Amino acid sequence: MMGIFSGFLKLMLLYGMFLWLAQGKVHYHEFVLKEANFTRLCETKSMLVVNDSFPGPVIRVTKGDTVYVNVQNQGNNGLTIHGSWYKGDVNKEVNEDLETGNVTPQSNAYTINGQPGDLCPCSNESTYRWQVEHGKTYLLRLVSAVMNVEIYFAIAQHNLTVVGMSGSYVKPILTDVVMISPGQTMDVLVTANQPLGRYYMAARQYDSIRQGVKNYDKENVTAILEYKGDYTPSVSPSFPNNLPTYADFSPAIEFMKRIRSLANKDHPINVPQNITTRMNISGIYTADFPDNPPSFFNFTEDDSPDDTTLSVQGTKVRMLNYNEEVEIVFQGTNLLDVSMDHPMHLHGNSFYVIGSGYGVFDIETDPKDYNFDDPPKLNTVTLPKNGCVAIRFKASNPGVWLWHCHYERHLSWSMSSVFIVKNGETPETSIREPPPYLPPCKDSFTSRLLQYENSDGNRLNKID
Ligand SMILES: [Cu+2]
Repeated sequence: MMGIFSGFLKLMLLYGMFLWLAQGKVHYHEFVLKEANFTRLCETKSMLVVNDSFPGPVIRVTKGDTVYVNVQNQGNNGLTIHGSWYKGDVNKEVNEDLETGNVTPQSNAYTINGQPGDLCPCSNESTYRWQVEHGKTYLLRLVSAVMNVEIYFAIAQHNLTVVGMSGSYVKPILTDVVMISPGQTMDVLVTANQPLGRYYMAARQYDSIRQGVKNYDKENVTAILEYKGDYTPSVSPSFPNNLPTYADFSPAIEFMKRIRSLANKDHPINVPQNITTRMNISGIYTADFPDNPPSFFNFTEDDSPDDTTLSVQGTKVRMLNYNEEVEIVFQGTNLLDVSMDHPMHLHGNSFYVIGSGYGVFDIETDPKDYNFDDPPKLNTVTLPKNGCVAIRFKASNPGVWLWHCHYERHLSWSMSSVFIVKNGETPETSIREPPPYLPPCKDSFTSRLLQYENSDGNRLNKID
């Protein structure tokens, strides 16, 4: 097993929680978060990391195990770990851009297991190497911890067979390239069946906006797949020439179309059929979080009306009863003429993707094409540019669950909301009481609101 773009802390902890009630081994981990120096792209900077490592430690578990993670944050910031590398102080840059309304900063490189690879400056001594034996088949675990963009990934001269996504089986997809969104995970089989040698595993940005965007991160991140054995390697590993370029739509679209649940006897699907809550959500939200957009218009047209473009910060959430069956339609828009993909991510529950397509969702005709045979079960789905996606899930996990676009910049611009799933009627279907030793939060939301109020109050005016 190998994590690539690894170290996505949030995701690993979440898996631990899903497995809480099942039987199996018990694992204890101690995470200490503190500042440490790292050098990439010829410059050294201090970062908040877990157990002095970047990316963080890997948690290895088997289905049914229970994982305890004690996290001690000795730094001054909250933390998620990402696979994009910024030379500067990313916290500072993002905060400045949010204040001024600028687009958040572009990364200077992407990393594979923490390394930008041979094609980036000052990086070739530390390029990540993966040694394989000829004839064996390996399971590659792809985790996209990239902050703001989708990524194409390929290995020179090697096919990829995608067999899982978001921890659920899919019908095997034989391909030479995958497109992975922030927050997505994939299980990929790779057979080492090529002549002994060294081959680049490479990834680069896929840009679904395309028009008018100039400053994106054009670096190619690489690692090396290296055959064990006696041979003289070529001077330079071969590069995957099939890796699409930034503006190449079709490989992404073709790949997304092929994602289907395995849906067999051992791994059946169970799509909710008694929908009591239907939500049709476009990229705009109001303070009192609605089941529908504030107005309906041709969401994907070229010149959309200006008065529909304002988003508002709010604190309203959507309550769900325990085991309520929910359908959500996400609608992409062309507002401000910047349509693009949005990787929509739900915490706490996986969902079935029962439909997706381009243009404006039609509530009369589109449900007739819903896929109830083999819809993929995911926790992050790519809402295609100027398109729509329909999902269903059963709210069987009580708690407070964020759902949001997984582009960090869109999340920070409030493309998000919260579901609160109520407790069921038994202790087993309810949230556990917090343990008595759980310390109270030092920096509560209320105190942060007060900080805003004391700074300039601008932001607070928008909060109801
Ligand atoms: Cu988005």
